[in-house]
Amino acid sequence: MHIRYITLPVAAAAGALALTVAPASAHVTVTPSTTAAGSYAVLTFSAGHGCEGSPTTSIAIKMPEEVYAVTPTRNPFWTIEKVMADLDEPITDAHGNEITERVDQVVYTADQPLPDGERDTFELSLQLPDAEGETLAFPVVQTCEQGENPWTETVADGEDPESLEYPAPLVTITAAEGDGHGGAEPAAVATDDAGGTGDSDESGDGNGLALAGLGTGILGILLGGLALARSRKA
Ligand SMILES: [Cu+2]
Repeated sequence: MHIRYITLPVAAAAGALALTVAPASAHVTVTPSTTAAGSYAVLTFSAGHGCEGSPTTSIAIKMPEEVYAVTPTRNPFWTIEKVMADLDEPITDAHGNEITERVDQVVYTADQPLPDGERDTFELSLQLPDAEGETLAFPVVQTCEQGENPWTETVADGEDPESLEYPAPLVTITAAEGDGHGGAEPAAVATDDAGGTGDSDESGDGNGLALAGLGTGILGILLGGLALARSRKA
């Protein structure tokens, strides 16, 4: 009988918890497998409802500029497309391959619309940038049979994230694990082709990108020197 005295407060507490948790879990959110700088992570995006009752027909996830390559996990209910964007300047990855474009968006189009009231998840494998302390936004546009939800809002400094109606999913990068450049294993995973999309989205590891960046820096210094020499002559 006295079990009632126990269950009542527990139920009340659970109810309170559900109330505070519900709004966030109902949005489009992201759960990273790791947040360590430079590590290979699987980001699981989840959509918990449609657009005011209307079934979801597409989910478009925009990558932060620091992300070059993405490998989506195969998803039986959705057709997956990578939308590429040209890089301002080509970079060279760890294998010496020149990279001229990056994945700008991953777009999921429903083979059968996702009913409101059911959830689905979308997994992306990618290398997190070497940017400890930085918060990356992954804006998502959820399109429904009727209407859309633009999960694209981010807060300005000092603003309360809870005040946003359509917050963009965020990942905050934490300190690197080990030397931050991992072993050969994750690199092998990242260079796997995602499955016949034919994209040249070779990923580099942090080292290659950093070296390429250094190369650009040196080039910049050389060009700067050249410009200086020229202006002196003139
Ligand atoms: Cu919601």
